[in-house]
Amino acid sequence: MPIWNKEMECMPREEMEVLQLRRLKGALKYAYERSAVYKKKFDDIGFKPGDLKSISDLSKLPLTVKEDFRDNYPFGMFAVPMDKVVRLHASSGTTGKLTVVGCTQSDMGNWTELVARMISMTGVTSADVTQIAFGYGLFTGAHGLQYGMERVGATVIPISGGNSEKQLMLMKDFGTTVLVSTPTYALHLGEIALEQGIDPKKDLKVKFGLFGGEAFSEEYRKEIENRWGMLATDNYGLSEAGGPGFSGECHLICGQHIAEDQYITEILNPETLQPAKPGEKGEVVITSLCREAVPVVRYRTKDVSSIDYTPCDCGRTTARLSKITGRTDDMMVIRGVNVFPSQIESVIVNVEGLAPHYEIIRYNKGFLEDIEVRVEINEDIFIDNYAVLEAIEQKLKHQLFKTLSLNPKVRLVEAHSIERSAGKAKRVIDMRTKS
Ligand code: DLL
Repeated sequence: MPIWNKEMECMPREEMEVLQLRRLKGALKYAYERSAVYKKKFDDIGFKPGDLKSISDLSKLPLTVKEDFRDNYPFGMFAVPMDKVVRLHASSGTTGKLTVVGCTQSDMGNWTELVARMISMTGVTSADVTQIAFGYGLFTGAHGLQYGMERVGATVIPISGGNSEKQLMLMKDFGTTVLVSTPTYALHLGEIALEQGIDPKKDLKVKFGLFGGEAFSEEYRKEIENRWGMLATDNYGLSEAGGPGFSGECHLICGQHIAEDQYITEILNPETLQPAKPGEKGEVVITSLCREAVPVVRYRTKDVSSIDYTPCDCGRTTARLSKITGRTDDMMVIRGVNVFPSQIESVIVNVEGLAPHYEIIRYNKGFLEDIEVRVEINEDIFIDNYAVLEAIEQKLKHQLFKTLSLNPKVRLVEAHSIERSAGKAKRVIDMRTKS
């Protein structure tokens, strides 16, 4: 399988570290001289960019957090005058203001290059026809994937998210071979196809799915692959670190190759904020090496993953991130037990009779917090077949207890009763009252 940029993607580790150190020195000097936010952060601890002698010295610097973006809304994190900015993007968090980022011409070029690499890792070539079903707009997903696809030479159908019937019509009529969307939407679209008498495996030509924008479990991936008969890759990124292109899986599906020539990745223990060992899980922290408009130094993503520095069998030498299992701020603490939505998803997808559509309701009784797991049953099961429902419920409860050591409330609901999303799914509904 061709590698888009062999020089950068297959560089021996020692050479990569030399390149990273050189670029890091430049990036810190750049941030210090051009950004009032970073100048203050460095001055506060008496750090001058020239003090950095090795990559590990980076750990002496303070972390950057989403609040830095919010406090400096809209352009306070920018390191260039606005006449150098050619694009603005933003992501909306659950609370507060938008996180605004921007790109210079050079950032746009680097972004396109990184997405082209990511797409080629999956196996997409100029012969492919790609349907981009991410929502266009301030979200980086659709635009980034479009630039990369066009750079690779694939044909782009910029249909945007939603309108599932039209999506399926174009898939058939235009011979779509690649679907780009959130994993949630891919599963939903597969379901609509079956309802319309279209078997995606037989009646459509989609052979690759490039998914990202939200966490999904291995079991969820298998479900998508089985329904579509495709290879589904997981691709990670965030607006603050340039959107998609930061990391992506190759066709061997063994971790996401990081664009290490443009970003340094640390994994920190979320409690101690000290480096986790290779292979150990922690929070992903990112430093950009080439970004001009909005450089980031030690950006705390809150996403949970681990890192593997061994070369991959695909030939690439870039370090790989394990599948993101969630965000530290998604973690619920129920009776002292840490629970991530992804753990619940893995259980649901393995219980026969359940559909992979669920939501988790957080509620409290006084000071005590609890959750209720609502899951759809498969449509071939009748909602009034109590014996079957009872058996499924027991199985689900048993498996949840085995995985979480907790007995959350469980409610089976009718097929199609949980709202579908054309973008990122909202899995957790917070009904807690403040006490
Ligand atoms: O979601 C960028 C992106 C678009 C990546 C398309 C890949 C494909 P934001 O809207 O800023 O940017 O959201 C970033 O989404 O911190 C993660 O919590 C989550 N996220 C993104 N991709 C993944 C993934 C884009 N593959 C936030 N797995 C991140 C798990 C993901 N979580």
